[in-house]
Amino acid sequence: MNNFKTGYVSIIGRPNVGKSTLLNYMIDQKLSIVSRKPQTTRWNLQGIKTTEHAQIIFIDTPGLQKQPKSALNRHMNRSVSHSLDHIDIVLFVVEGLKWNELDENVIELLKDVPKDKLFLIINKVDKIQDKNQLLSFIDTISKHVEFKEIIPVSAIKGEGITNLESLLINDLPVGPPLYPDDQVTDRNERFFAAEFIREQLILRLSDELPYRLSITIDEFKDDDKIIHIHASIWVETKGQKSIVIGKEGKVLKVVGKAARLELERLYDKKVNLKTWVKVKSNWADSEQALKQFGYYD
Ligand SMILES: Nc1nc2c(ncn2[C@@H]2O[C@H](COP(=O)(O)OP(=O)(O)OP(=O)(O)O)[C@@H](O)[C@H]2O)c(=O)[nH]1
Ligand SMILES: [Mg+2]
Repeated sequence: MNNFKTGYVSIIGRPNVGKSTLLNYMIDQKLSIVSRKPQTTRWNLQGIKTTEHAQIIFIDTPGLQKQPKSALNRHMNRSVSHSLDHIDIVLFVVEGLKWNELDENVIELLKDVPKDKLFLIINKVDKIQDKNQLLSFIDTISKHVEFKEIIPVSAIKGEGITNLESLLINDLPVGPPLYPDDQVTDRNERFFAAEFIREQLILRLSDELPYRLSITIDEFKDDDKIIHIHASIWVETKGQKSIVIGKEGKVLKVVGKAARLELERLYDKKVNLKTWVKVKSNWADSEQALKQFGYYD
């Protein structure tokens, strides 16, 4: 136990590069919601991996946005900055061969992180046919910033992840574990109820609507055999409300069922989920409404 390593590893990058997919693969469990749409993650989420020799506390963060417009988007960017407080290692995640000004914006945020704490993770390499192209891609990025390690991975297929894990453990400070070895996250069961409902809505609703909704959990009662959950889905207009409910309640029914199945898998218990759709105009632009919905720094 003398050489046990423990530390915090923040996962940072522009939206949609695969940060949450990477977290889920690293801790071998679906904790963080994932989607094809950018700005899926809204909150920092810890995923804790404990091995015989180390405890790595990963922090999945929202994709960093440039000039965030709404109060919600500003809150998301603040979460990314906070994840850098007292950090041991930062994983800067980019998508292989797809560098743009949003990545440059992330570099701005990382400029005060010492080079020996910074790893470049080049994700989605399964999409790249000619791996030689990666060399010039790495060259371009290295012109902007220096890294301790540069690691190509595929978070979806698990390529390069064993290598990443051992490099991380190598660089973590010696110290006792901070969490019991069976704890996988800092978030409670209510948090996952809200997130898994939001994930099903993102999957089934098109365009801007997923960005205009938020979930609150009004009741969460575990009576040993079954967990009873009452959730509100907040939207900004009556029109959005009728889309979320769907014709004869069909959309809400499908969303509720799919979220319930995911939650039963997570809790390993039966779930009774009831959902209501409610309107609060411009909640995403109101700091006060955000606080009420549980978004605080
Ligand atoms: N082909 C491929 N797709 C991937 C890989 N990793 C993630 N994806 C896909 O990329 C999309 C975005 O993944 P997320 O994990 O939600 O990305 P994110 O960086 O957390 O996104 P935000 O939370 O919006 O910032 C999803 O459709 C994933 O399935 C990968 O290694 N290969
Ligand atoms: Mg994410």
